[in-house]
Amino acid sequence: MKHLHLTNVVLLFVLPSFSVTVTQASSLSSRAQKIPWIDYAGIESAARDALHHVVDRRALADPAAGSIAARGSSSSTPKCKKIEKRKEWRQLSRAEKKDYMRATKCLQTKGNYGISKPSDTLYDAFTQVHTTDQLDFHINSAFMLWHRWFGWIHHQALKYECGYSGPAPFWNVSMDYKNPFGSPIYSTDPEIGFGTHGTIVRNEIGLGGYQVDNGAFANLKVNIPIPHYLTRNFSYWKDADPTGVWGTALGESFSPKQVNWVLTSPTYWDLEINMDGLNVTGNFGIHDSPHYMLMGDLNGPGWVANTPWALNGTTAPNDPVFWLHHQNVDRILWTWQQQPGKQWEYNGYKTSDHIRLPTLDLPPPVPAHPSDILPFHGLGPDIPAALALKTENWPLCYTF
Ligand SMILES: [Cu+2]
Repeated sequence: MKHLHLTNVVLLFVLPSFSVTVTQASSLSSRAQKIPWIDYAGIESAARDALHHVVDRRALADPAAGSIAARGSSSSTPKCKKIEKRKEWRQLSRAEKKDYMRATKCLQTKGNYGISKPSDTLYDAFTQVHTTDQLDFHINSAFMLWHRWFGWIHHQALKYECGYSGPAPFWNVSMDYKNPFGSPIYSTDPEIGFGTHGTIVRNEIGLGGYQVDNGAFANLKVNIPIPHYLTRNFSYWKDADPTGVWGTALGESFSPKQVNWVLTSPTYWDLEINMDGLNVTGNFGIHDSPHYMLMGDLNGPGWVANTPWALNGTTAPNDPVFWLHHQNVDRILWTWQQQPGKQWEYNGYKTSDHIRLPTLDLPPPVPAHPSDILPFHGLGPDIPAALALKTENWPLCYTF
């Protein structure tokens, strides 16, 4: 492939959505059905509690009055039965890892409650929802909380549809920043490895990619936007960066040093900007870099050349690594939130970042508010951002 410039890469998650999402959104709303393992009434009650709590700025200013328990939540809101501790992939036992792989594949055998077409599996429904109106939940304030909730629903699906009983794992990519493709994540172990980029070149992949033909997901077929083999490209990073300048930049984009720097972000909005690397030339951010360094499914089907899907990063949930990467982004948000006064902070902009991406001609900025609704297109209810702010509250009920 040709040398890729920084701006092209930054645009990968942005370019195509205007043209592809309109018809999907209208047809999705009428197909939304209830998922039996989601407590819709409880979530509605919890959403009211969270909004009531968050909008009380005086309570926010006073730590002693700032907990939901102190203010009293609605009696109709369920309580967490336990707070689950999430684990880094390397901390899972072999049996847990094996079961996680089994449950992930099992989602391909489960129905999708009418959430999406053309595929009717729950596995594909997650990808489909992620492709729908993607600018509602990328490069804006909703991004981190939307993906927090999305990852939580995915874990619920693994539990209630496929009997997975372990924690939702995260990939601390910073542990592997010097050699991400040497990470144990990309092991070829047929039981517990996510596999490498494989050996079979898929020529339909316009930007170069290889069928994943080893590991637990060997020869996995995914269906959004069209049926194809799960694809990665470990050489993309080097191909795009023959001089090595970018290679350094990409690794540094998710180094421990970078994580420490991101955690100093003064506001929630600064954290979003820094997580996506939108303010630093040559730094792609902790969130974006692990997408960009691969091409293939984790970076979207650049392979459907001359279609609305070209250069669309939104099919990333096709690659099971997506979930572990986003749980890690969530962990960094959680860590930031543990600082004094940050737990309930939510600010910035509902619209995508027009300031950092001036060439996109995006609509004028609309300030974000904790009552903003995060859309899930039938994959559970839409929720106010406030409900996703604290992971230890019901229904999220987890910590790190
Ligand atoms: Cu996303």
